[in-house]
Amino acid sequence: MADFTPTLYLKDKCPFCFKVRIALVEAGLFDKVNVREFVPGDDEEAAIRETLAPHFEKVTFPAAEVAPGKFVADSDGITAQLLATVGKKPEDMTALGAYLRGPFASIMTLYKENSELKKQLA
Ligand SMILES: N[C@@H](CCC(=O)N[C@@H](CS)C(=O)NCC(=O)O)C(=O)O
Repeated sequence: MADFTPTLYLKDKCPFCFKVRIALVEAGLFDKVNVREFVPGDDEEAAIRETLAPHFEKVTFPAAEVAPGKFVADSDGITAQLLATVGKKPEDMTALGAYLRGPFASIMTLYKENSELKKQLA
């Protein structure tokens, strides 16, 4: 990250965004990137979506400019690429691993179960 500071775009309460956040905090990188975050409905949301729209078919969060002009919109890809800039790997991050096995896995399971139940009710 010599001359370039990556920018990370985060949506409040997004479990995928929290994945990237925890990985960067654990790697000591969170304070070394520009972070732009929004709470759905706030003024920053429109500005962030406008910045990202030209770079993606569909804007999702998290998103990051990991190198000049190189935008990535997948939480695992963002994590791996930013950690790699300091020679670290996601699989070596213990707090990240605990989040992925615990709360993140539970959120994904509950989301799927909830979707199924809603389909059955429809
Ligand atoms: N596989 C993607 C999933 C990201 C995702 O679905 N993010 C949600 C927020 S939790 C999103 O961007 N939804 C559309 C939106 O907010 O406009 C990843 O790992 O980054």
